[in-house]
Amino acid sequence: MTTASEERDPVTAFIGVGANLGFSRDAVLNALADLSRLPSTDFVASSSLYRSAPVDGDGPDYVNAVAEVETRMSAHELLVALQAIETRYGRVRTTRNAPRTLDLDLLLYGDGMLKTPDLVVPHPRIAERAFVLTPLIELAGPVVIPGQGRADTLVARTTDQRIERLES
Ligand code: PH2
Ligand code: MG
Ligand code: MG
Repeated sequence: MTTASEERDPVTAFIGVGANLGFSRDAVLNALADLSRLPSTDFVASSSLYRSAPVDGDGPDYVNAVAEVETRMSAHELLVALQAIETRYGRVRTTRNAPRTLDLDLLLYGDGMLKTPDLVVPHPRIAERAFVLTPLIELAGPVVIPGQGRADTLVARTTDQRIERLES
């Protein structure tokens, strides 16, 4: 039997937010507001916004941020809720890493490690990406990414990636 979301203990989850098509900054700010209205979920905090060069992709610079939530949803329920928000922002799935109006990635779900066909947690490329690690460290400090190491050790290897904090 699956656990109803009201019965599960809340889990701290981190969600990566990114956009590089259209009004990216507005999309990220509005998406953070949407995350604060997720069902069975309390919004804890969001990082500053960052401008970053596309990693393994092309197009305009990205605006990125990370949000922390406490959720009673399962990782999979949360994924479905994030995809529904992406769709509302006109997200079209073409090629991998293609420019996007909004990307919401489940980065961490408690200390859980999960590998299913449609969801891998921790996010598989988290350890190589300054645009995830920098806002994550701002929010959570030197967290351990299950199976990958400490965020502050990992970010030190990404100094070739251009990223700057945006003034709010
Ligand atoms: N997302 C990607 C690929 N590359 N680069 C930056 N700077 N920011 C992103 O959010 C990003 C990326 C795939 O989701
Ligand atoms: Mg992504
Ligand atoms: Mg994604």
